[in-house]
Amino acid sequence: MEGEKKVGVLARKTITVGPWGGNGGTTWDDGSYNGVRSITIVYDRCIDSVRVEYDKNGKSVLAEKHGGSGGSQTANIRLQYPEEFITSISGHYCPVVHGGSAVIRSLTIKSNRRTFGPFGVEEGTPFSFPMEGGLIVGFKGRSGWYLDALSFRVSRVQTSTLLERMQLKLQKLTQKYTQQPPHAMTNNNRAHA
Ligand code: GYP
Repeated sequence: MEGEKKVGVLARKTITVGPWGGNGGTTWDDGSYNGVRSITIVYDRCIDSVRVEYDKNGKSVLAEKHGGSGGSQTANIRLQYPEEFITSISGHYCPVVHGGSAVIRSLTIKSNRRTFGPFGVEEGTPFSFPMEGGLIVGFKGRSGWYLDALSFRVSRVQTSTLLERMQLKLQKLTQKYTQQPPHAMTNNNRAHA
């Protein structure tokens, strides 16, 4: 069940990567979608909160904000969906306060077109997840006052999938409107005979 997702007529398998970060806070899970449209990151000395806007069959779905209400800076990452997609997520994690559990301190998000960030403070343990042929379809993690940990679901795609899909759709449409089943032809012929 988990990891099986239907997108149109295709059954897509997803894998979860991560988590990176600490064990504090409570878990959250956005679920899985077709892709990511935008991410809002609020930060300061660490990542205070994240909120992701996904695409579900052409419609925008705004997930909940995860984390606290602090943070003095906001990054609005708006991707040119679907042409622009995330190709790598990296960052750092460690405690903000002495003796506290680790939280996400910084995040850098790269797309096939741009680099966003680093946001926050690049301190602690670095992590990096570059994906080739993978598409982020959902985030999950832990949060409290801050973003404690982050993981995400990735689905496998071919780089030309979008174009190929459009070509396939067009092909099917063309077939539908130009090809008549053999019995229809016979009936037609009969009618005109
Ligand atoms: C709160 C929660 C912790 C969590 C931190 C950071 C300040 O503490 O109680 O469990 O680790 O926020 O999100």
